[in-house]
Amino acid sequence: MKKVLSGIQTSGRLTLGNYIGAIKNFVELQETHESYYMLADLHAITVQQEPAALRSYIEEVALLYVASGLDPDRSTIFLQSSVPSHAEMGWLLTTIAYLGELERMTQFKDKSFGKESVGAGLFTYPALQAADILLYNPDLVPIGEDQKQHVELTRDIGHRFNTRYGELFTLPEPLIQKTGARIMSLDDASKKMSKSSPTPASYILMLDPPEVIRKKVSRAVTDSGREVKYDPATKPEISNLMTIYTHCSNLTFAEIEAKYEGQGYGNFKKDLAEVIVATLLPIQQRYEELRSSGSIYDILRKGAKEAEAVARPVLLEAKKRMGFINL
Ligand code: AQP
Repeated sequence: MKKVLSGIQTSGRLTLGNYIGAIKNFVELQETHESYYMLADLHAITVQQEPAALRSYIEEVALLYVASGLDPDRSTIFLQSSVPSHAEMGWLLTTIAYLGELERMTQFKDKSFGKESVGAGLFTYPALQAADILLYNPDLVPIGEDQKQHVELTRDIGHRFNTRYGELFTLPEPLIQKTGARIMSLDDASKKMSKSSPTPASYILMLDPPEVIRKKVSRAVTDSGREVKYDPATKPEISNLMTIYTHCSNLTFAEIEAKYEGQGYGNFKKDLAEVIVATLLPIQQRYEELRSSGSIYDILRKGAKEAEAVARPVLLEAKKRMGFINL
């Protein structure tokens, strides 16, 4: 069985972009792969987090993983901070990564742009991410488009380690879906829908109530003209909404175009809101049930144990190869 590992930063409340670009795939992959899904809470603090907010984001992401269909009996679901091998391996790989490589990361450039002071962790976190991945020797890392560069860096760091100290790490391939790998903002299709955006109108949260979803979709920016047509180059806003539609309904772009031919944007947007609501509502219901059952911490404890059992021997072997003495 091939192995997959991926994760989501607990840096905010999850958006429909996180669902379509990541979680939906995680759920499908667990059927056919040995699966490890992490909550990247150590990554979340690369930008300052208010402690109570961080705690609530961690809990929400964990509940949404399981409510969306991740099964703790099939997938190892764990908190990054609860598996100490990650931070330790992260340091080892920080010493192997080059400054120039980290400087080239576009996510660092985007997130640090215009900021007066930027935490050092924001700069070095791709080395920790390499550790997160390499510790499990996965074959595949399912990600959205924006994370591709980080997986490439992981491969470079893993290859450098293997060359210096002997083959240890599998070099994983990124797994990026053809559509939906980059869901854009509702108010500006040139920007990615992002959970840390300061503009709530730019995103749909997985836990937004139906009436909020309807309002946000009705206010989503559309291109000039009236035609519902998938053409990202000339109609980026409508194409983004159609991408969301196809992922929430299983209709193809051609079927959506045919359905709304000659009708303008109004009916399309109304139906789009309903397919999003129909996708998220069952998840929201399971989220509430799971939250009141209080079982999520047991799931995370079980996941931490399973993950550490895989990660620890790899860490110890890496240390031994580098010349450390494991007492
Ligand atoms: N808009 C998106 N469309 C498709 N995929 C997306 N992902 C995130 N946003 C979109 C994918 O979700 C996974 C988890 O992302 P992450 O939280 O670890 O980091 P991120 O890419 O930085 O996500 P955000 O929402 O933009 O978070 P913040 O605002 O905290 O930086 C990844 O596979 C990502 O590609």
